[in-house]
Amino acid sequence: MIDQIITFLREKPRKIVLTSHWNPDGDAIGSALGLAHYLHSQNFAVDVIFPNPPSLPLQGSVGYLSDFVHIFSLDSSKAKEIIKRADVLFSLDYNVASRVGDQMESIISGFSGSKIIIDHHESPDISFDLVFSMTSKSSTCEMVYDLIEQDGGNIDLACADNLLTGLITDTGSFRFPITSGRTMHIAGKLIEAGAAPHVIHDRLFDNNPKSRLMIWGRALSNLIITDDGFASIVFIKQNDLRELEYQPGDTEGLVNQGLGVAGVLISIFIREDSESNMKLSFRSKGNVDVNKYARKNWEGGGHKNASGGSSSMSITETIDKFKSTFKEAFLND
Ligand SMILES: [Mn+2]
Repeated sequence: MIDQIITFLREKPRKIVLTSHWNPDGDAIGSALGLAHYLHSQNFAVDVIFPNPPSLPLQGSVGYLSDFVHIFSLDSSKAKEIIKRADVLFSLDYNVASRVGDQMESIISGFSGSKIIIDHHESPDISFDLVFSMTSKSSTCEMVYDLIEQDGGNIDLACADNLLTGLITDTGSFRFPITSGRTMHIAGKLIEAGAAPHVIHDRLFDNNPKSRLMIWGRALSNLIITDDGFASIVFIKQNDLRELEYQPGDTEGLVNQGLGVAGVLISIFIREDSESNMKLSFRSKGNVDVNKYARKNWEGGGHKNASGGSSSMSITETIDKFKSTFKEAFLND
């Protein structure tokens, strides 16, 4: 599939637009900006469109403030115009058009040019023209590296920094089971190309607004461990988010804390965005499958050890439902 994408791109110069998912994370930003920097170095005309802004630390990614990066939620007419003029649209780090959010979904679905997916989530939309999808990959950034390597081009610092950002964020700094020898090999190559892990780490993890720490403190003080000791529950209420001046990205990664308790194999984080809208995140260890679990119970999904979902019940009802269902994630078939 990589060969087909490269052949397709090399056939003739085209206007390319790179897109990624709603609430873009490190892998979404890194894969889009990394690929954009590479394609620019190969003289392609490339724009990047994100549905909405990422967290503040990710806004410090190399090239994020460039002219070729556009945010749909901030200027939708400009973004629509760019997509309309493009010949090729890439969907990076997402599997179906609905992942870009309500505003942008129809624009992606209705795109009349060629559509290419590069992604590592399950169940990609196979109606796209070219689908490079591998759930065994740590990150979309790893897959973008595969593509660039196959193309044979040079990786500059801007590209390397972005790709390493996605590798670091999607593997939890290389500690999730999805981290492979190939992941580490690529990380090494990106470091040789000039990317510095400590610089990325400082930018992402030691560069938080005060609100983030305050919110983590409040949420963690709500920690519940189930009686059997296998599950942890952390939540934060809308009132607290307001009082502590929540900013987008403040709760990212919070769900991982629950897994830090000895014996816990599955964790849930519940963010009360409104009275009837709970954003849910799940993490698990080993064979505990929160992808299947979230798909079945919480209108969500993601990966085996990291997934998300939503609930329209109250926090209390959501917690009760989690307590009575989480063991389904332990069943493997
Ligand atoms: Mn990803």
